[in-house]
Amino acid sequence: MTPDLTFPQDFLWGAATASYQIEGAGDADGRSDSIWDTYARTPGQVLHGHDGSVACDHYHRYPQDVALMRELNLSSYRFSVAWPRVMPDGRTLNPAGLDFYSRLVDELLEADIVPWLTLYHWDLPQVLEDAGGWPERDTALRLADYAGAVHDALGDRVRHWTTLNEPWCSAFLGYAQGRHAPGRTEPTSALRAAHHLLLGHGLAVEELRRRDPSLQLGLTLNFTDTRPLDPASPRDLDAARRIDGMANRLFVEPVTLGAYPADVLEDLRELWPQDLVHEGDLATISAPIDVLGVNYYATQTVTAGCDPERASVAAAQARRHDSPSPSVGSEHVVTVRRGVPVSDMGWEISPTGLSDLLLRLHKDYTGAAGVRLYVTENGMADDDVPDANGYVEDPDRLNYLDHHLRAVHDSLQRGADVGGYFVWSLLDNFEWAWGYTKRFGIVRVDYDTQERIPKASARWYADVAGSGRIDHNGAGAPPE
Ligand code: GBH
Repeated sequence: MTPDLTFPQDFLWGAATASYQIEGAGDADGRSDSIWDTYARTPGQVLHGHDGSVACDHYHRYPQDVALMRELNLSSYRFSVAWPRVMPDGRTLNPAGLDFYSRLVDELLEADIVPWLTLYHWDLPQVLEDAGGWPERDTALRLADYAGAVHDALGDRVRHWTTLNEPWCSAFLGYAQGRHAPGRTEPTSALRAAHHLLLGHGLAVEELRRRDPSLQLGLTLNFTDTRPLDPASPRDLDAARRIDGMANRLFVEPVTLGAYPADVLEDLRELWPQDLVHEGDLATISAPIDVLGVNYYATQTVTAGCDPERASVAAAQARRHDSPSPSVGSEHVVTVRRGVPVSDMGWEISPTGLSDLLLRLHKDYTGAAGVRLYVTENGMADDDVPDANGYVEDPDRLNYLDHHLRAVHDSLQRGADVGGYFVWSLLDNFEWAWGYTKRFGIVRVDYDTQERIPKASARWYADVAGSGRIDHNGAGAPPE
């Protein structure tokens, strides 16, 4: 019998969403297009031509959705603000758009739910992309202005501010691989985007800190625990070092240590633009933060792919993708599946990857500076349909959440400073290039009727959030 696991009293129990994925109301109250509207309208980019114009209609249904959060005993809700609602031309304030978030925040506070606000979850106003997008330095300055404007309206009620969600995705899926908006495949632009996203983060932190030194500020990064296919192969070890460098360290090190990782800059020697980093940029990027948000889904196994004995598995993998590698400068590295359990996304499930990651971050980057870790996303795509009584049983997701929460608890016991956990996601929603075909919600959304049906995982999570502990009520064997 697995023992009960009790979490600290002040541990935040949350769920997360993002504006473009749930709001819909694409042209309400003066909202302009984001790069995702444009991308989704481009034939062949999003599966089945799906887009976010209606999504979960959360823009109109937020009171019911907040009531649902309350029923699920959530102590916090992580959402993002749509920049094209707040500044349709990228610069000028649109009070009608901003007002939606003011109403949402009031609704949350009334329900005793802590609002956890993300400024940028990938929906750049199209006008700013037309002006060059993230590869342009000016976009970073625009983010800081936007941060200030949102703070003017919500700063009296929102204490937790996240500048960016997963800048790796914005830079490398958006500008190198082209499988996210804006769909560009320009390796150098992707590196420029990465630096300007980080610069925008730093400038936004400075802007917010100036207004109110007591805010809880930070950013959210995606982390993939990267392993070599053959731990005895120097080429595979180098492949894992490179991907860990590009996906994880290129972002966390400038923010927490004030420098780009030297080995990654060395890998990128031929590609990294010499005029990119201005004097003072790294000081800005490493402006002190209070919180590091950790999005964790999977482990990734990589191989250098060119060894003759591995060439066939690498080639098979490469054929599955008709788009360039997001790993600029390490295009020869290939992700392989080891045959361990995967989610509906094909991502390798590994709860121990999460505890290892949290401990590593605490030890190498955040512990000494007193920066608190929060798991700002964790969850699983799985497609379970309602039974005859209208219940949705999703045992694989429940099992996934159970074991990842145990991993968080384990990391706490081993000394990591983790302040809370947000399930991805509250609702089934627009899963980017996959449209509505992948369901991450603990609540099912019927896209015809907009009905919300809490799945078994939601009922289980409500018990955990309400009691602050996990007991062993029916979760299955560990996934690994
Ligand atoms: C997050 O991104 C987003 O913040 C969120 O909007 C999104 O809906 C959610 O996750 C689910 O996708 O191919 O095995 O190497 C996820 C970012 C980056 C996670 C790539 C998985 C690759 C795993 N993803 N990563 S693998």
